[in-house]
Amino acid sequence: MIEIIDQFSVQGAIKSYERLERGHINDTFKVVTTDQEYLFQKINHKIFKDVSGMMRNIQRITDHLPAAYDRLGITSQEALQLIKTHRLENYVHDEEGYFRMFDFKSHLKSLDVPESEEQIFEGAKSYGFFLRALNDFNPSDLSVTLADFHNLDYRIRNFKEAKAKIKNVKSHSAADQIAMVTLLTQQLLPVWNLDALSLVRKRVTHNDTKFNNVLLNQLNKGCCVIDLDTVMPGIVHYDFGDGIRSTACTVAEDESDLQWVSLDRNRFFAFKEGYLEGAKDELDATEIQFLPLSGAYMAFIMGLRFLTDYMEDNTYYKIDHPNHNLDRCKNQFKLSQDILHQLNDLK
Ligand code: GN1
Ligand code: MG
Repeated sequence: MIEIIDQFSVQGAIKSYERLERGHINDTFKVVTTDQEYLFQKINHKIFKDVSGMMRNIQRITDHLPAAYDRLGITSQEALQLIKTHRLENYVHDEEGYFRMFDFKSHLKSLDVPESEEQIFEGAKSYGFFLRALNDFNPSDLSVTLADFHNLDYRIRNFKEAKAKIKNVKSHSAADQIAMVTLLTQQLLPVWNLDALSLVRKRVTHNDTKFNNVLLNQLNKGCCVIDLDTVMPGIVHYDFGDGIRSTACTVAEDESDLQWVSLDRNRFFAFKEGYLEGAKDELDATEIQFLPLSGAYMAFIMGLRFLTDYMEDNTYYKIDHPNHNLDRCKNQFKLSQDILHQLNDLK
């Protein structure tokens, strides 16, 4: 580890490193030197196969953001800073894998489940600012780091392939969830059609806007959007919807006691208000019309992915126990259904 860390241009001498329990995909560490702290990551290249394309995206986005925030007069936001290697590369690749380094925002915090509507409003505003600041960035200049990431057809195809390998679906522990897929797909297809039929603008989107990917300061103001691995062409509904599914429920996405899983309207409205304040006049009428449904869409997409991974013996997401992905799926399907039930009021 120290040998790899040493290849990056860090200030001071390395004192220590420790693993941080965050994210379901990459391995994350905090590195402390005599001068500073850094975020060091081992990239999961089984999932992110085009590491150089992804790192080029991140370099471009982190170069673009500070100037864009400045130009828009947005003084509250900062960007992640990529730390290069001594050879001026964006990452290290050796026989141990792929590694990268960022500055560590020790003055800011990340929350899995927001504690107040104020935090939700502020975090959502940062995501709205992020969308607006990338308004003049051409989406097709970015590599597609994960193809078909929020493509419903693709997720359904994967789900069906996994299901076909199960011997007795009816007695399978996920039988109830498997039975829910057809109806939810029908109800949520309109969101996928926005993208598939080019009914709304293709933008630069973050695509992983769960609440712990926006850092807040001690006053609970949103300050920095992190985890830029999936920044690529998308539609606003992916970001708005992922934000809703991860903030508007009062419990975590893997809460197994489903009585606590529902959409809290005040939290929904806090996210909506914050996001639209940040994005300002960016969105057109069609984009706005489908925002409420996007929360149900993204909860369903996540549920489907968790379910598929569960049926495929958990090869994608990190899990803490054998039923972890099934618990996550049950939770996300319940949330998706609840958003659909409340849809008229949310509209
Ligand atoms: C993964 O690793 P993390 O927590 O940033 C996943 C997201 C899911 C999320 C669910 C590349 O994100 O799409 O929404 O888990 N990222 C990837 O918690 O698949
Ligand atoms: Mg991520």
